[in-house]
Amino acid sequence: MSIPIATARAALLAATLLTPLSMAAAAPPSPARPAASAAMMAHGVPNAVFTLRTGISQGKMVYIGKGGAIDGQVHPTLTAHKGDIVQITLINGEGAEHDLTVPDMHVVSQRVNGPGASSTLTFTAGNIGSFPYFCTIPGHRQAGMQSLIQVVPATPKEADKGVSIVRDPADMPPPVGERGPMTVRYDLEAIERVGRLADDTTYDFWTFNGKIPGPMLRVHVGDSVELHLKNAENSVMMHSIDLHAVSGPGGGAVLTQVGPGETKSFIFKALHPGLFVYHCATPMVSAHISNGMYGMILVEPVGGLPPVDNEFYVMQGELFTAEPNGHTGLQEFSFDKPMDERPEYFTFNGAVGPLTTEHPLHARAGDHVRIYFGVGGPNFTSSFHVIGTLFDRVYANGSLESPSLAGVQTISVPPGGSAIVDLTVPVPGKYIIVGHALTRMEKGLVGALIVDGKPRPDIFRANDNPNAKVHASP
Ligand SMILES: [Cu+2]
Repeated sequence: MSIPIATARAALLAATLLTPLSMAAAAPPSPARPAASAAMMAHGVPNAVFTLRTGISQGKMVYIGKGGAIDGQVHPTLTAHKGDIVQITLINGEGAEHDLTVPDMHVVSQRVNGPGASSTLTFTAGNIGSFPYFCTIPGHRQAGMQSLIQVVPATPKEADKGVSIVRDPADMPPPVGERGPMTVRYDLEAIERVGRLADDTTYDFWTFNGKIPGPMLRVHVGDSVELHLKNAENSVMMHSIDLHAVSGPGGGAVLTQVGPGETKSFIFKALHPGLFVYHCATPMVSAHISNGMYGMILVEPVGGLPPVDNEFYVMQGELFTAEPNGHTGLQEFSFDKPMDERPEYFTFNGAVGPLTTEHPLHARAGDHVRIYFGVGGPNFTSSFHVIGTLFDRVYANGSLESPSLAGVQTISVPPGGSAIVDLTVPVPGKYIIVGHALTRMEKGLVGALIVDGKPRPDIFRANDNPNAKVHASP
């Protein structure tokens, strides 16, 4: 017997968005942004969130605003922008049975019966206008339990461009240097924030420390790492961390499932040198990775790596938006496209082309340049390549326990994998960074290495006299 598609979809939604009960128990819902429900997430992450408490005021049954701009207001008018995903949580304050409906939005909450009972409803504010909300229990609307939802035009485009979530590839901690093993503490924070995906296109990213990728952690082999993971107060989801440098169950994920406002910590010993990916490992893991929750940890070998002039940090990711690539405005996560492995965007450091515009890589001709490259994914192998040069040295798979490769044009890096590439560019100019599966360039996967310096006609020049007799030919 086949499972109906709708049932399968509902199961996926639940697996994606509802945390296991044991995790949920440890995570008190934030009053401002209550825990996610499958119904709510069917629309995406809400961006206009309200809580109403029922009560008695001057002998009448009322809705009272709780938190935010409506705090304490009786029968508050709820204001949202066109296109917002509106979430209203109704909490029973005095014990009588109530509910809340917005007939124009075709939504009605479950009834809340008894003090403290609550229900949440979610809808998209599709049209501009004023729409009544009220209680459907006979007599309650007439007794006063009603007010309005006001949907106003969307904010001007400028305001919608979003903050940058791109980590500057030059944002690398310094080398560890010569020292023995020690205990190193890192504090990471899971932060959900709307940021710029492309010009006029934004997305509700999930990040470590607000940028993509998360910060590069840099330790020495044999170090003990004390890792603290906080989940921001205003998060909607649970988050966690799995570091591939960890030897232990879940790479740390079993010890770090954190609800909004929570912090958890664990300690691991970095047994192997290498460049390792870390990522969130809260179900549905691929969604947390796709939304931006990945980074890397460099475990330096005894004696460190050979010194270079410039170090950079670049990671490849994929985004699955419901609307096609190039659509403007706030984009929502698609539930179908990840299962079909059909990303709309491929990114370096989280967004479309930021390493060509906002943060190109800079070096001087002849510099020794090192790129720490990794793939968050979740799914696609990268064919990492810098057009116009090749890699002098590659530490394939991020391994620092294996011999390195020399003279490599393109290096294959799997999801959850990495490579360290060293290059020297003698000729100045602009060198385009790509995955050599080049259609992905059209989906955002492109960067640039800008090299300054004196021309080197001995290595590269235009031929001003193409008809001249060549001195020697094969
Ligand atoms: Cu997460």
